[in-house]
Amino acid sequence: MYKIGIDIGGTKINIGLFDTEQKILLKSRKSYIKDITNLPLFIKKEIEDICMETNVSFSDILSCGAGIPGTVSDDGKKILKAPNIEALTENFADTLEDILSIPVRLVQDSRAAAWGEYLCGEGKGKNCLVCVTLGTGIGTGIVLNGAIFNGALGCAGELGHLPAEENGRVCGCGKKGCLEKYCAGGGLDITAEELLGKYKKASDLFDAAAKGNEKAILAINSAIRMLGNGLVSIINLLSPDCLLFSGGLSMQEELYLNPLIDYIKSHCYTAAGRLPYVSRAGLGENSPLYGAAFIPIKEKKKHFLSASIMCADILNMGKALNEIEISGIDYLHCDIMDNHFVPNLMLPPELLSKLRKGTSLPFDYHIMAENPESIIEKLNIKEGDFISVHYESTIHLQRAVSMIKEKGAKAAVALNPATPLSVLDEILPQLDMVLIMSVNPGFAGQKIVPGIFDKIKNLKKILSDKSLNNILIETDGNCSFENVPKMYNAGADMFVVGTSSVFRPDMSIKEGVEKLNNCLRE
Ligand code: S6P
Ligand code: MG
Repeated sequence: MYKIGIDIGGTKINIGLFDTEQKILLKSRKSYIKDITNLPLFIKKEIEDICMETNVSFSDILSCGAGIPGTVSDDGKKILKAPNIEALTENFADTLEDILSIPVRLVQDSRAAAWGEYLCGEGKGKNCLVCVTLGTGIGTGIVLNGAIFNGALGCAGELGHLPAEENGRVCGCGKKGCLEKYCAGGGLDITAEELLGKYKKASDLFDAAAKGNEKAILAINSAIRMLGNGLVSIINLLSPDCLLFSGGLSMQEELYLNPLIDYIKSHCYTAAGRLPYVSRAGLGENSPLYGAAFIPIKEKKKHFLSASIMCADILNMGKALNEIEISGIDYLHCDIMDNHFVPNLMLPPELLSKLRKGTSLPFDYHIMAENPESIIEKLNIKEGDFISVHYESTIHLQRAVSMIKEKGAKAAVALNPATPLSVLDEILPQLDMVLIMSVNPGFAGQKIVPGIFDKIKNLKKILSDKSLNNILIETDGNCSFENVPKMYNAGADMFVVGTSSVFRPDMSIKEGVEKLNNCLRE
């Protein structure tokens, strides 16, 4: 499984694909925001390209976090203030989530950088981390006790907007004389113009200082003092054990970063000689990308679709198998009925085995037969297959479950609608899945029986109370566009899809799957 991190800067955007081990697999080339007409669509296209290059399926991406230059609500869903980029409207997260169809969370870029450093960079293992990004402005991210600190009003860490000069330079925040207007790249550009002439930049100021220009040296030192005082305030207030610097200006080591660090260390309050670890950030320009990718996101539970092969067009089985596979179905649900346990007869193991040639999908065998043990023996098993055996069909349920495992398949127990969940008590820890019948077994095209959503909910609770959260819940019978979202919300993970949703005369299998996935998204 994978995660996407995005860093939307004042001028450029960066996108990275990560695995869940926090390893970056690929980063897109930087693109200029001003060249992009539709930002959400652009992001989608870039992610698709990254997936193609890395051979990763889009559907294996769990979530997307985006660092933005602006203030974001604590839940990462609303943009409260992002004056510099037009595309970053209040509901940008929702728009992006709709287009990508994966959960999206936004975070202020400097907080993303701090979080990235805390998880994967120089701040690993620290308790209280402050990460200062010295770019055009000053961004500050604070991580306190394992979480990003936003402050009660959401504006924690606005170091760049400390008042530094009465009635000073006009700042983008609407106030005058803010610290970043003197100490960050943009502020030093203004200083350079004032001291060295029109069109001069911060880099010219540093060049001049390096050559011994007194005015330039004094101006830079004054900026260091101003910023140093701001940072000493933060250290004295929070007593962090880690202070990191990132951003372009932090590359000016000799003339800026090192004297700044010296100033802070010699002016902050210390007890027993203890000083925070102070350093340049470890992930370079990628820290916001890491932080955004691994920002805690409430991930949507993954669902699986298991296509009931008895509902497919038997006269065109090869075509049906192909369509099932390319539609994004996860399993082939193979019903086996003996006309004793259920009043119907169908799909012998030998025939099902032949279907293997027409598909690479794993099988989800559902045995509805007396003496299920004798059928388990006959099944053709490939890695990843499930076999469900009915609780009601054997007095030796544990033996049947063991046989399934010995064959190399994942074991499930199926329950008829009237069978209570309590019968699972002993066997539950040995299972990979529980199949809840939402119709009485035997036929396709039936109506859902009452009480099924509560039964699923109760099973989910039992699993969570027993810390057996890895066990999947499958539902079989009348998994319609209307019922599947309710089953999903009740806690079901896997749905047997038959005539109620994907095998219908009015739409193709692919259209049925798309409709079902859309219903689940809403
Ligand atoms: C029926 C069998 C099921 C059906 C499926 C049909 O006893 O176990 O797997 O194939 O339920 O689905 P639908 O949508 O026609 O109810
Ligand atoms: Mg079935």
